[in-house]
Amino acid sequence: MKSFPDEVEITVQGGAGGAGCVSFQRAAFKPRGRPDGGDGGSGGEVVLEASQTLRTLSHFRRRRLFQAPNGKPGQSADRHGRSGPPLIISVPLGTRVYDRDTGELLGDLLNPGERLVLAHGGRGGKGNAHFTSSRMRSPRFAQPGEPGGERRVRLELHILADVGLIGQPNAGKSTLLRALTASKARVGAFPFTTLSPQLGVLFQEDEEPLILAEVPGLIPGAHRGKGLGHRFLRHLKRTRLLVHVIDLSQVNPGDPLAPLKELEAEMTAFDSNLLDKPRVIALNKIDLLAPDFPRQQVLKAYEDTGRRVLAVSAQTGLDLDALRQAIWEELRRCGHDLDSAAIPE
Ligand SMILES: Nc1nc2c(ncn2[C@@H]2O[C@H](COP(=O)(O)OP(=O)(O)OP(=O)(O)O)[C@@H](O)[C@H]2O)c(=O)[nH]1
Ligand SMILES: [Mg+2]
Repeated sequence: MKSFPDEVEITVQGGAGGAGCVSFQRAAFKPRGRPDGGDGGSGGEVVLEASQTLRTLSHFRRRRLFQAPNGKPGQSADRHGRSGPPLIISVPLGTRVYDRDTGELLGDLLNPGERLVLAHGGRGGKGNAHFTSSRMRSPRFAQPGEPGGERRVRLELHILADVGLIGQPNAGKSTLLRALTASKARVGAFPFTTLSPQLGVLFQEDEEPLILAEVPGLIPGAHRGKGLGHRFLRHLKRTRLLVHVIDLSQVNPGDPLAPLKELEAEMTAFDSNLLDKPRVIALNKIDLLAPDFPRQQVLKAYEDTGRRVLAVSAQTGLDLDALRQAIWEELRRCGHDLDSAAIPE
């Protein structure tokens, strides 16, 4: 299966320590002076660092092995080898790190500049200067450097979006994302155009900008791995609000709430806490409705669920301003502090 840039496995190796040095002081008329071999430097460690400028893990596509520099060997005259500098690997905010072999969660990098040491550098070996004793005046050996730590880790990106757009394939999520933000998400007249989460920023005067994420289309069984959606449902965990995008032109007036129920069933099966999030319903493609479509009746059925409902056209832009407004109002109504970072799960 094609690998998506929101989950990668990498191997990291700390640098090896430098070897200790075997050396003896040289002085005139003294064939062998005291031992003066310096210690090797320690190897560099491998560190992950959360960076605000990265949005995906796609930079790991080409490189999977990361080795920190080794420590330099010790030298004569008690000079110690230089330590290997750390190898710092940048990852986007919201990257979770798991040990690939044990499955253990090693860390969750949420704040800019936050760091996590993945592999320690090896200790440098001691030089022969360390090994003199009353019995041994001239040790002709030194310690080798220790190898650095090695670890295989899985990085998972949990996008820190404020608002998740969620809906059936082809409902118009990408079109909506493009209409509301400067996103260039691909729009296609077929299901599963969007294969990985897409982001955009929603701006409004006098309001905090919000990050919107389109999550690939959900179909029944998504939580069990059908389609693509389940891989991405986890991105929704940290959103503060969900917008359900429903293709109104495909709604059967005899069972108008079916698409919503389908989405809710998938969300519950994945994580029932998702249903507690504030939600807004966007009934899309209103421009496609046949004149005899019982629009009021269908709208009422949705309104009776107690949620904010807006009938819009992502394509023509009809009532998108009202949808924008509703998103902020709903966030405020639910008491979210719009200045704070994404709320933890
Ligand atoms: N007439 C009309 N067509 C729309 C509207 N919104 C989206 N479409 C069309 O519906 C099709 C699907 O749109 P997308 O935005 O790709 O849908 P999506 O929900 O992102 O689909 P996936 O990413 O495949 O899950 C495209 O052909 C769009 O042009 C709308 O409001 N009116
Ligand atoms: Mg799409």
